[in-house]
Amino acid sequence: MTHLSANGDYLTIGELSRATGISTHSLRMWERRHGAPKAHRLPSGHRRYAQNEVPRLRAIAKALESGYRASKVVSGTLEEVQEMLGLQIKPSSGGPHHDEEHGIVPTWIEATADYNEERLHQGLFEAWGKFGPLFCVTRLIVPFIQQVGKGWEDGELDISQEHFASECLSAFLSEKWRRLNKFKTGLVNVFTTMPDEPHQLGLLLCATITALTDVRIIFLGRNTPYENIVKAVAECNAEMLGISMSNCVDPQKAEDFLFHLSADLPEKTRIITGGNGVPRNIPRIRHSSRLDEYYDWLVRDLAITLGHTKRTRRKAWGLSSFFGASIQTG
Ligand code: B12
Repeated sequence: MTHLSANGDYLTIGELSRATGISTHSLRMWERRHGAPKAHRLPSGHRRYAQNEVPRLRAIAKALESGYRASKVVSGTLEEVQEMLGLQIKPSSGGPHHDEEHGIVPTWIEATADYNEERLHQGLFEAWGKFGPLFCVTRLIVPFIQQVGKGWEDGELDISQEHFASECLSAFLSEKWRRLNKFKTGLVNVFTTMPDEPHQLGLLLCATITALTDVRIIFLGRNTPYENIVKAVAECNAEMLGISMSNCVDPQKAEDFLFHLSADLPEKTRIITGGNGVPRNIPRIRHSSRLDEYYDWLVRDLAITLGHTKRTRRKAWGLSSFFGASIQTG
């Protein structure tokens, strides 16, 4: 939470550092080297920063975690930095990268067929930096996973190549979302699957998209026993529980699992599901089959913007009204 100093709307360097996760040393150094963030000086010489530096610097912190250099981002506006991160792109509506994106997924499939980890990882890394996380996940990584599945069905890739691609992707996505998850102060979302779910990539994709917002992720991964999921949600005081279900899960067990969760979890915990195996029309369970729509929902309907603290969000929007909105999209 951002604490206001005695000087009204201005923050001390320590307050700005705590609100953004950027060290006071970096804030001073960037001002010296790049002229930003600009500080007002008190007669005593102490620095004071405008409140609107908080969302901009949080976006910068994310950009640095994503591999951008400080010199590229510290003097950018909030909109410019968000665009670099790919957070301004509407993936479902074409987007500016259409020509450039063409041909990338086939090169990743070739790297998979050759078991060429370096090439696959480098390709993922470059696409992440070039197109931004949202675009990279929804427009490149999801189609890549689907093509790996199709390649396996068609006999063009074998199970070892499918495993190889899944392992490379899991490592890449885990590293990305964990970096982005640092210094979070927002709502808590616990992520898991049904106890006997063998697939985890859907969950990792969803965690990566969630990591682009203020929501803090507690990742249990797959195979967590039911009682421990419920316990973790309570102990983390989670506002959301994200569940991924592939079509490998038994439909009857999936339904039982969700009915039990909806009975056992506290009223305030929202249960969000995705994946082809999710049974529909279960009370209290929300389903989203598209990650770009899920992201829009998080940002727009939950008002989880980079600039809002948990307290201001609750005050301005009223939590219950966010969650009233349905995201039944599948
Ligand atoms: C990758 C993969 C694997 C990897 C899993 C690696 C991992 N760590 O996850 C490996 C190779 C290990 C694997 C194993 C198996 N697999 Co597999 N696998 C796949 C594959 C190619 C992709 C699945 C995936 O990760 N999808 C993730 C995303 C891209 O898709 P999605 O689940 O639809 O989710 C989307 C959204 O819903 C959203 N989303 C997902 N979760 C969430 C959660 C929330 C909260 C939100 C908001 C959104 C969201 O994000 C996605 C993006 O659009 C599919 C083929 C396919 N086309 O799906 C087969 C597939 C799911 N596997 C299948 C099978 C059968 C198996 C095995 C049982 C095979 C076997 N006989 O051994 C084993 C299981 C082994 C075991 N331990 O029991 C079948 C299931 C068939 C069925 N029952 O209908 C499929 C469909 C392949 C096929 N065509 O037969 N698999």
